[in-house]
Amino acid sequence: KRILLLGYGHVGKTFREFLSRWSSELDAQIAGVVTRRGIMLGDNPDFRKDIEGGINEALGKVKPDVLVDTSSANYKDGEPSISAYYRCFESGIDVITTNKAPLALNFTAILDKAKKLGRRVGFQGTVMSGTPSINLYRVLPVAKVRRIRGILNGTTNFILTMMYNGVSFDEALMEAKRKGYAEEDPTLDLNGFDAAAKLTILTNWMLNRNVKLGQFPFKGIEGISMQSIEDAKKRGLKMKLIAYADDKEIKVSPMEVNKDDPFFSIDGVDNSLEVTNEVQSVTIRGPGAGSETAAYAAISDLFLFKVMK
Ligand code: 80F
Repeated sequence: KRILLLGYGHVGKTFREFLSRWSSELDAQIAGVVTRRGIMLGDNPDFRKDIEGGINEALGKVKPDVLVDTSSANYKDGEPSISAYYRCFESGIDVITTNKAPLALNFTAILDKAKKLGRRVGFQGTVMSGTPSINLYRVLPVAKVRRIRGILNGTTNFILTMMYNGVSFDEALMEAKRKGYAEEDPTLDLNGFDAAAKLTILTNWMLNRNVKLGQFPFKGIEGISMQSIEDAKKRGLKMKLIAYADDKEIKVSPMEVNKDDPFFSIDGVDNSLEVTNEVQSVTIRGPGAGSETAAYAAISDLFLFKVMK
């Protein structure tokens, strides 16, 4: 399989490393990379511009089997990714993405178009990175999902945990940026937008809905003071940013949880998701941000493409 990589930042570079480590197991290699700076043909650890151009030119030159989108999220219109995906589906190219914006803005249209043209879309990396949330649903099929509840943003959970341990908001945010957890624009993490984007994707996917960002309320952790975290701690509670969806309600907001709640012990950059369907409830936990786990998500989608044929 020939891979065209869109975006070559934290996640893209780690994806390349993983792919070179496991290329025989995955039967795939990088055939080109396109970034804001231009196009590289072939594979090399350091980006070098071979020709000018953007994703359109790259698709024409590289002729990949799979496009892997690790470009930064553009929530204005999801471009250039959305148009590139459509072009891929029309040209027989499958798509894997860790970039949430296209699916948070246009989930149903993108998945319908892929299905109609017989193409596949891997998007595990858009929710909880390499911890199988999206792909969990591929093995929990048929039974109707009643409710989802999760801690879906790594950066804010990391900051809330640091604050619980006495570290200031500013220091914790600096550390989250240093570790590569935060979005290019970290306000998207802090104001709940990133969690809302992930909840949009999960709700459409698992509850079979057609909701868009902006159609349900979301709140982040910006207004939360050290004092309120310490007060909650004295009462035996922890503050968590919780995403919730069922038939009646969809929302993201900070909430205090007690020791009996499985989310009480989800600390640091870990995320967790509880899925309740007609038959049973399943809870998963694992890292939700960081370049290794996000790149591993794209690797796991590539592997699923291979084994599912
Ligand atoms: P980074 O900013 O390092 O790289 C972005 C790359 O995209 C750059 O190479 C840039 O040139 C390229 N690019 C941007 N616009 C382009 C365009 N128009 N044409 C061509 N190239 C373009 O970003 P990261 O950290 O590597 O992230 C890449 C994508 O993965 C983003 O969409 C992220 O949202 C997504 N992602 C990142 C995660 C992470 O941990 C986690 C999962 C997905 O829970 C949290 O706290 C979340 N903030 C983490 S989610 N890095």
